[in-house]
Amino acid sequence: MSVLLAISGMPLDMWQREFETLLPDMNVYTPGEPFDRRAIHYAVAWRHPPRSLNGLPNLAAIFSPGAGVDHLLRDPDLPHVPIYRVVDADLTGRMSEYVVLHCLLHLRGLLRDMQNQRQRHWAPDPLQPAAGNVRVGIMGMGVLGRDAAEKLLHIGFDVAGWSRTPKDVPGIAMFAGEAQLPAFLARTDILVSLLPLTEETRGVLNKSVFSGLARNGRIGRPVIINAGRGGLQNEADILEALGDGTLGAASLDVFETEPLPVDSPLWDHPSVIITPHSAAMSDHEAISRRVASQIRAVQAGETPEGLVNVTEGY
Ligand code: NDP
Ligand code: OXD
Repeated sequence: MSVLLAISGMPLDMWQREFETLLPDMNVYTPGEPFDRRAIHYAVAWRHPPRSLNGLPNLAAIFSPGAGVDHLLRDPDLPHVPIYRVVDADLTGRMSEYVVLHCLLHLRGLLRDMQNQRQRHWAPDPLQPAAGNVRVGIMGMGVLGRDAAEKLLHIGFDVAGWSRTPKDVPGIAMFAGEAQLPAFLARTDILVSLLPLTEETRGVLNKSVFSGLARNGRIGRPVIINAGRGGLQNEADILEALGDGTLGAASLDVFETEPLPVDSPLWDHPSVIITPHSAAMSDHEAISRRVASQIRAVQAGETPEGLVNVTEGY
């Protein structure tokens, strides 16, 4: 049995060494090497080189070393085999760190304090709200959204969640589907996006959604935080909404084009915080261990955690 690492944009030799150690009974190949294509049963793919997953007659499953699978599903020739994505405590914990960091930063008006600092201007906010006065709305209440929601709840934020299908989450006001989106937005001061990029969610962070956010929040104008995918956001709409006061600030980890082009006006905007798709950087050792255990489970005829619903796109 052999594994193909169809990975780009990450150090391939590091992943190959890791999988060779974790799966000593398997050969681990990369697309540039000579190998018998009939021997490949499993592929680990991240932004795979074009057609690298085709012509593998015994391929049984594809594993994404990331939580998102939009990079796989956009391949029109993707083989029809089960796809598994990573569900990992290390990655989940890192994403919650990012979300909590940015919610607290906007709660405390840190952007304003930093601008004041640069002007040597001492200006405490006498009306500074507490977490309990601020309503966070999380779009995407899956593995990542739910963990972040629980941590925000623990800090004291007033938290709501929005998902595709209805669900109950203790302590959190839950909304589902298009029909309940307006009510969810209307009670949201800080909008956090942890959605997958699918046909339904593409461009969801747009002018109409921004104008539906709460206008009576204790932090002033509403704020957005997007750590899902860049394809969820309309960057022209974000800039317009920041310009006309519909939005007060934005924390963006993901972008329509990555790396963010040097001429993007987002770089210089005083109310935008940019991070380079690093909200939850994968620890390659933890992720390799997770994927190797998924491969072992499939090999044993089991269905490991992380099976992707290809029809829904996540
Ligand atoms: P999950 O699949 O566990 O959760 C996805 C959530 O989104 C679910 O709650 C789902 O609803 C909801 N959802 C999907 N489609 C819709 C829709 N049309 N309308 C409303 N809600 C919808 O994913 P994860 O939490 O593990 O990851 C989320 C995303 O985070 C990934 O797909 C990836 O793009 C991104 N990510 C970004 C990283 C970064 O570094 N910036 C790192 C890791 C992930 P339901 O519960 O009803 O199914
Ligand atoms: C992921 C990511 O999907 O890092 O895991 O973006």
